[in-house]
Amino acid sequence: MQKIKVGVVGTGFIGPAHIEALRRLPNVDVAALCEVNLELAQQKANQLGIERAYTFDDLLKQDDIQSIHICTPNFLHYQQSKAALLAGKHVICEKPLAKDLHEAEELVQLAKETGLVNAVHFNLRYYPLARQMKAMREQGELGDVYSIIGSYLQDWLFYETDYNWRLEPDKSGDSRAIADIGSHLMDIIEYITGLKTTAVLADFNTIHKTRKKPLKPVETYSGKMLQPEDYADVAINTEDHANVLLRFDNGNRGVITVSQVSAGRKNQLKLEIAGSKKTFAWNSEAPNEMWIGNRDGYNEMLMRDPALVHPDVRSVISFPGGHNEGFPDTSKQMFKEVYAAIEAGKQPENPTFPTFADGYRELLICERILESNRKQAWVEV
Ligand code: SOE
Repeated sequence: MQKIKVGVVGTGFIGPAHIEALRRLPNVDVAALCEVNLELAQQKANQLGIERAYTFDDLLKQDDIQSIHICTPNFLHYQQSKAALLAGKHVICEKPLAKDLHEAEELVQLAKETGLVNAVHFNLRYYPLARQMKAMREQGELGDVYSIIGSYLQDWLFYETDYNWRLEPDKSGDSRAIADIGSHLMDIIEYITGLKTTAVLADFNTIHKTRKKPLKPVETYSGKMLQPEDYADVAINTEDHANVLLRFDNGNRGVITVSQVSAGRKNQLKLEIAGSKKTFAWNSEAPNEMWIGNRDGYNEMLMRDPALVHPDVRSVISFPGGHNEGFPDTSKQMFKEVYAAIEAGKQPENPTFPTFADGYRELLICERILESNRKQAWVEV
């Protein structure tokens, strides 16, 4: 079988996660990577066991590389995705697709014109029970959606000394928690419920209005305690925490809370979707079970099991019940669908995976949330 050769751009946190997921697919060969300079690219290629290392421009010149994964900080997504499409490469871009709507709109149009496969890594859709909730809703088992309560909580930015490029608007954009993890939450809510968000009322809070930025890359301090002189005070104006009221196109309501300073919540997306027949509740830190609430009968707990889920959910499950699947598996399952499209050579008419158009949709909602927070008023989406 001729494997599809892939190039990965950026090897911070999520780039290696893409590489690991891609290596689990039979029709893919992660043949190359690139980094900010050739020396670092070679170092990372050696660490990750990848044969070829390039600068970004040289990677795009490789005719045998058919697809590119953009895993760099947000501010690079637009220019790199555009260049890759223009070089004739299929593109899988990390969320958010771009830093603003105009960039995202241009990418959607360019991808459409080229016919190339285009995807955005909203991988949390691929927890099997997320697709199960979607299937049950489509089968009418949830009923009309009465209300939605969602949260996405983390604690990796809990201390004022926790620092990352996501704290810098020139690299991450004007929103942080909402754009970084709220985007997953808004995407999965619309994906599962089939509803469209029509209006938002947002209230942001920056807990640490100043943070301590290490003056050198943290790894140079490995094993050495940081001293006060090793930090610089940096003013922070992006949100650590946000509450957003939501209105949907069925006339009913929801609310989300996102935080990156919630001690003990490592990477927890929670949903409570109340319908006219049942309620669904699900927690990404215990992703292999979902709670089903009933008014007139026992409440139920569904365990992820290919024998128990709807038939069209089985394609995103690889292991029997009780053999738990988690975060790394979501990217494998998503890329399985994306690379079936790449094997066919073009974007499907009705993709099952999240596309640049979904990336645009998320940016639209996030920009309206930002506007609402600025105005402290309801804003239509
Ligand atoms: C950091 O908040 C982060 O790595 C996000 O950028 C990812 O999208 C999320 O899946 C996990 O947390």
